Amino acid sequence: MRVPCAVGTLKLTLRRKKIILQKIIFTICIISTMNVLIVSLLVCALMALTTAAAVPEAEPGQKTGPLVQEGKSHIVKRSSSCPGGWTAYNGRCFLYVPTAMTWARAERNCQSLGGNLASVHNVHEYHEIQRLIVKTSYEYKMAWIGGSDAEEKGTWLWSDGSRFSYANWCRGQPDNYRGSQQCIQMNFGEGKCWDDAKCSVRHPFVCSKTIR
Ligand SMILES: [Ca+2]
Repeated sequence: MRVPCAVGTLKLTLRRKKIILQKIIFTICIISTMNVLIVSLLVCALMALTTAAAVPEAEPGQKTGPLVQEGKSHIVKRSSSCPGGWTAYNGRCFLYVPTAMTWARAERNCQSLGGNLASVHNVHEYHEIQRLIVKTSYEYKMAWIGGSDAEEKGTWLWSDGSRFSYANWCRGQPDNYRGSQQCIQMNFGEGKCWDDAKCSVRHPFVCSKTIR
C-alpha cells in the first residue's frame, strides 16, 4: 500500500519542477524580446542621427549641385524636341504630309504648322527625308520640297530663306520643260533625285522647321 503513495509524491515533484522550468524559460524569452526591441530602437535612433548629419547643405531654399544640373537637362530636353508627328534631324523638325496639293498650297500648309516646305542642305538630310516618306507611304513617293526659281529663272531659292548650297538634280534637270517648271519635286525618276516641275501639279510634300 505504501509504494503507490511514494510514486504519487514523485510525480508531483516532477510536475512542480516542470512548471518552474517553464516559468524560467518564459521569463528568459520576455527578457530576450525586450533586449531585441531596445537594440532595434537604438539602431533606428542612430540611423536618424547619421542621416541628419549627412545632409546639412539640404536646407530649405538652398540649391545643390545635382538639382541644378537636373533642371538644366530638363530644359535642354524640352527645347530640343519636335511636336508630335514631326521627326527631329540635324537641329530641325521634319514632317511628311501625304496629302497631294500644289506647291503654293503645300507651302502655305507648312507655314500654318509653323514651318516652310523643307529645304535640303546635304545628302544626309535628303536621305532622312526619303526615309520619312518611305516610312509613311511604303514607296519613294514624289513630293514637293521648298526649292523654287519663280522669282528669277535659273536662280533657285528655298522658301525658308536658307542658302541654296546643295542640289540633287537628276541628269538633264532642271530643264524648265516648256518654260513652265519652277518648283522642285523630289524622288523623281529612277534616281529618286530632283526635277523642276510645274508648280500647279499636286504632290504630297515635306515641311521643316527649326527646333526652338
Ligand atoms: Ca523638269
